[in-house]
Amino acid sequence: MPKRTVIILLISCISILMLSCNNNKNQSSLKLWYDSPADATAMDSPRGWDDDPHWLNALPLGNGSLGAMVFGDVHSERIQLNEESMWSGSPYDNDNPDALPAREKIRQMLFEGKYQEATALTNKTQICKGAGSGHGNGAEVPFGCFQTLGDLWVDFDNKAPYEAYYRELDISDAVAKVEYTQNDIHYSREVFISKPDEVMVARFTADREAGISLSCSLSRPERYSTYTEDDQLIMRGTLTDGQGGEGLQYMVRLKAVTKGGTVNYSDTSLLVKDANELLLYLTASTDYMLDYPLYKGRDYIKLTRENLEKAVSEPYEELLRRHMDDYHSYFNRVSLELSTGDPKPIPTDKRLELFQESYSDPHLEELIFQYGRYLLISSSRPGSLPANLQGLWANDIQTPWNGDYHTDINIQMNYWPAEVTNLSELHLPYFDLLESIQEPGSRTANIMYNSSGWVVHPITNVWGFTAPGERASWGMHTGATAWTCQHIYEHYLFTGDRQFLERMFPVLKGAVQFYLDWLSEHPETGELVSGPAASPENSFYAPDGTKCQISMGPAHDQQVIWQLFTDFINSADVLKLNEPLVSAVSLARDRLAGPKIGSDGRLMEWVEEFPEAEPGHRHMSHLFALHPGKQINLENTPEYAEAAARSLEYRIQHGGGHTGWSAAWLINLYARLQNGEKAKASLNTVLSKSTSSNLFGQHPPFQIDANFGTTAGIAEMLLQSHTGVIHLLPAVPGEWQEGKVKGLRARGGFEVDIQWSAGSLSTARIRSEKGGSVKLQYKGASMIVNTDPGRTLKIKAEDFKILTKTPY
Ligand code: FUC
Repeated sequence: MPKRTVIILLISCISILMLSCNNNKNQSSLKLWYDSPADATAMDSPRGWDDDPHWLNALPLGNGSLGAMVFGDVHSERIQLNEESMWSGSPYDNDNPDALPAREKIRQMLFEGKYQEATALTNKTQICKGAGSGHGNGAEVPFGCFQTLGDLWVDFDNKAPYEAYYRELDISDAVAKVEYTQNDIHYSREVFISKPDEVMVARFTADREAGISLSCSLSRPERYSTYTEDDQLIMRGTLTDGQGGEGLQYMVRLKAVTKGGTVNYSDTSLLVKDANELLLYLTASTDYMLDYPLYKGRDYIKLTRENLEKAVSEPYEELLRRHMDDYHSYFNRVSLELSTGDPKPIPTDKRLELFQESYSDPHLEELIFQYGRYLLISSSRPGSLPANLQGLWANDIQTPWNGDYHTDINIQMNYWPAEVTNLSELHLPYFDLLESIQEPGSRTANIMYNSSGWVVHPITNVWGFTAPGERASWGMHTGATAWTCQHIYEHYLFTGDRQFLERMFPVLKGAVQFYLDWLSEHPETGELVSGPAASPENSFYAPDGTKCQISMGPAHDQQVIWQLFTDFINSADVLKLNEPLVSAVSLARDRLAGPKIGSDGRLMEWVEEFPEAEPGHRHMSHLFALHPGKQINLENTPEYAEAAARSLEYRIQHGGGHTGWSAAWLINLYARLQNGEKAKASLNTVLSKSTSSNLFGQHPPFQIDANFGTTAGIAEMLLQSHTGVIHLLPAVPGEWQEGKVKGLRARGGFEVDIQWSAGSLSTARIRSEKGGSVKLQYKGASMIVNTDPGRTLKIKAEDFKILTKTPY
């Protein structure tokens, strides 16, 4: 056994002994728990991109709109706060009129093989007007930035040493807890954020009368003031609009209610003296509204007041019960066991370290799977803004990449787990955002492309930014519109919700209209190609040896457009629309340049076999067709699947999968290739290289897509339904010999439970919402079963023996 492992094991044994009084609490793979606090007093620089390591030890709570990171410090608790709409910036015209006149010239250059000149001219003309995203540092420009709401500080009078420290985040209840003993007094805290009551509640108890004396204050790195009104401590301020004026306004309200003792408010703090128990209630809001073109108008003052008053009037137990009922209604839909027995009582941070040595801890894998679901429930609720690059949690004024919505993988990955892990309603904010960019996106299509329909490029935000980014190398992602639309038909396939499809059909249609105008005919092949366009975010060496990014017909664009056209045709068919565009779209789809295999057997990323500047690039954009797209799969296009597998191997050999989300994508890609061992190896990479001690995904810096992509990837290893077939256990690695999963969703309105043992299927239960026949597949065999609406069908492994073998 390596020396490091021995040391970690020893430390773990000591923690186990010390925690013997707590050892019932942590016997669950649904808890993150620790034997020391996150150091709350070490504050990070508010403008740096480097994550504060202490913040990455704190534990996240959220209800989709209000978020918190609980540090659990004994002497001075810090609860760092977030509100989903704390965005600086404002709506701004970024559409560049210089783009249109230059475009045909660029296309001609590219068709003539003049990549360097074309890339240079694209960089000059096909970019946004103005400061764009501020190169990811947009806090002070109109693009703006998602920012911290500030901090709630709880400074305890008692600074004595403490013992028997324990803190946890129980993701089965969405409650954070802290316990310790100080001067023989046992203290505990419990914090949760309720959706039904739109309030954060923190309860502090001591097992001795008058044991709680402390002061609370609210602060923010900038733009805040505090005062007291009606026995509430209030923090408020105005963000910058990035144009020299005032942007959004915000308010935080804090109230203390005690049993015993006293509470006194000043304009900077509230003082609690000699209380037996303390309840803190906190509400927050801004005046933001997702409503083009104003984006303002919510009565945040009234809203925060009403929410606070209502919460204070309810018994604590009632608030907690309502919170748990609401949370359980999502979380309890799915359970996963990858091994029998309880997890060893080792704190989460130490378990993560042990995993780096052993690559084996099925309970940690269960936890990371469910944590992704927890984080989605906590950061994306019907009516909220979608989960951004950091979900809902950011501790700075300048959040990395502005904490925005990147549409060249990141926001899509955030929502990969939504349908398959039975959280379909939480997908809805994504669609609200898509709808919200229709008007600005149509403007961009008109001004920059003289095109109908709408367009978005690799980034968008709460202000309707739809122009390309400020460098064409990453900013000219013309496939983003199609990729974002992929979620529409997927949501329909899982839910069968025709009304939803009707609502979103204009969005699909607008995207299709854009691409019909956009595609041009390749002069030699006559095929339709997209361009000038980048393949996110990779560079190639042109034949003259220069490093370029722009070409005609990069594989990624061709694949996402194929997917969009297919989804559009299918949607029109489902909705029985006599849609005149359908025949034009079918013709155009047939003429699209399709996937190509290079001389080395790899799927080509560009029309020519250019060497990549970074062969291990984190983006695997040209493998979209394998996952999440459907154009390539083992069943129908095995030769392309093989080529995709080779491309994947090549990327990995050259260092690919080195960022959190990229490694998480690998899990999904290998699952689609039905390669359980490699999918598991990619999961090992995520857990050992890209996960911080609070299990947040690491690019680095913290990016939440890795969490969501990992959850989706694990689901994809257990169940797939991409091609009209429900495939049971398509990519289970040898290490997962025993297991049970309940409540996963398959396309067609099915809910699936699977149990396996000694590496093989034991039973499956298929509950059908809509009935109808469906093909089931397990290993190389398949069978067609008939289902009745609302009934559950039990399948045993033996049932597959009578089957026809599938041809592949
Ligand atoms: C894309 C990626 C980066 C990062 C950023 C937020 O541009 O290429 O790695 O994840 O989004």
